[in-house]
Amino acid sequence: MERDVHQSFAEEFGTALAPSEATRDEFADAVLQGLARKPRSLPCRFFYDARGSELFEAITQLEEYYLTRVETALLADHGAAIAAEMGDAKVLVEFGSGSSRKTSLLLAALAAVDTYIPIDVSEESLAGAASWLEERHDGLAIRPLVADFTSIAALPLTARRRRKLGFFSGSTIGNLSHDEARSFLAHAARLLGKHSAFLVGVDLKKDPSILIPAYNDAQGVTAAFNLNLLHRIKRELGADIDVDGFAHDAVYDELHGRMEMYLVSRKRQLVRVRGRAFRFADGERIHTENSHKYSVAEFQALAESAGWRPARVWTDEDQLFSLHLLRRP
Ligand code: AVJ
Repeated sequence: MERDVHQSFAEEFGTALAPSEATRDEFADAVLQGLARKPRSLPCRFFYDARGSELFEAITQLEEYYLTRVETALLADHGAAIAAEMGDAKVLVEFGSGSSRKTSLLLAALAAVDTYIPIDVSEESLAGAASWLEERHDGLAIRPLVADFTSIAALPLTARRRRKLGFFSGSTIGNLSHDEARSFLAHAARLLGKHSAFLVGVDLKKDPSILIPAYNDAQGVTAAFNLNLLHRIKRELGADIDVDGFAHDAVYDELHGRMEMYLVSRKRQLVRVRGRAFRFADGERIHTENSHKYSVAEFQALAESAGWRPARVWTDEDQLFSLHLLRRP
């Protein structure tokens, strides 16, 4: 309900509005539910407050975190081929846009695009992205939406009846389960409409000896990113948590084909949030993120089951990352 109000505000005025109180309560509910559950878990979308977004940007600069570097190179190398496939798109819609740094490469290749709609839960990221892109792309209309990209109900009026290209980068789709990913792809197909296309960046399955350091780097930036979730709970919900009493862990689950991140209690301890107490055993974990990995064939089958036709796929020579162009028949 709240979200609809914010969305229509953005439609009317083309600006992002901070959904402060609604967001705070949603966060509190999710934290209380997640900590009460066994096994305990917290939704990864809450990583991205201002500090979390900053730490994620630092992760993208790490040697071990190949995903951003390889995807950026794919966009730079194949921009012309992407444009040849999708050169007449007028509106670029980006789901979970973050800082939009990679988007500039796409916009440079797509001459016909005059409107950019970034969708992100972080208002700070959207504001930063908008001013960064405005400086680089003259005359581009930017219409940011503060929203969880999985639940966005409608696009702004300016996008209606114009050919759209969706962009979902960084393998963020990997944070969804296979069922959630299929639902999201089907939802995006409806949102983007007939004759649209969807460019999706997907991390490939590979040896865990490459994956694990990408999620547990030597400098501890990913650890700080994971632990920031506890700092955020303290900051925003006034919780009583000894953050140093938790450690970061990242493991590869072969069966599900995914990286998993955990916060592990280093001792027996009590965590207090909004009048509720949660008793942790030594070594007890909070599951904070899944990052599913796909082979090219697995992702194409998933996309087809959601109503998309796989049109092209680009990968790097080391087969680390894939960029899929899907078409709506
Ligand atoms: C941006 C969500 C795709 O899952 O690889 C980075 C987030 N987590 N390091 C990912 C993340 C740990 C990242 N995504």
